Amino acid sequence: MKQLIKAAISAMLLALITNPVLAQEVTVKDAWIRGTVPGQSGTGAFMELTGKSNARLVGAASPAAKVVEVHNMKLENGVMKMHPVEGIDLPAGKPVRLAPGGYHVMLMELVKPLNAGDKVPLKLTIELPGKRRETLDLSVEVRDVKGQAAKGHHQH
Ligand SMILES: [Cu+2]
Repeated sequence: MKQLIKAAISAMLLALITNPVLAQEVTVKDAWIRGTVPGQSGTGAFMELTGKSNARLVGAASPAAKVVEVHNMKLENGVMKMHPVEGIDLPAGKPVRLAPGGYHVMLMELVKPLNAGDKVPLKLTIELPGKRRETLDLSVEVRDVKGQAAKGHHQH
């Protein structure tokens, strides 16, 4: 009995250790969320995504916002406008940037203001070849309204 439990625990530990590494087909770099000013109810999350194989970002969720969408921003008749998109293609091995003025993850109906230095959980849903899906759990740093990291960041 004891051995059985031991085996079960080792299997669980092994799963914990190996799964995220094996499963992670998309890597995330330089993720950040723009901090908010009083009264602001929505903001954007930005990052660089690279897929090992052809992948697609198809959704996102966060406890910090009631509605989370994948958006693109484009110039239309001289005005920057943003729209929800069904997904963002991540061609194999090619870094795709979500950046101000373009693709972003939109956090709407924020639960509370986001201040520089906060960490916000963000879950990304990735679609892989064969309609497989994986989720990436991120903890994303909030920067200030201008996109600068929190002051004193480098003093820690
Ligand atoms: Cu948006």
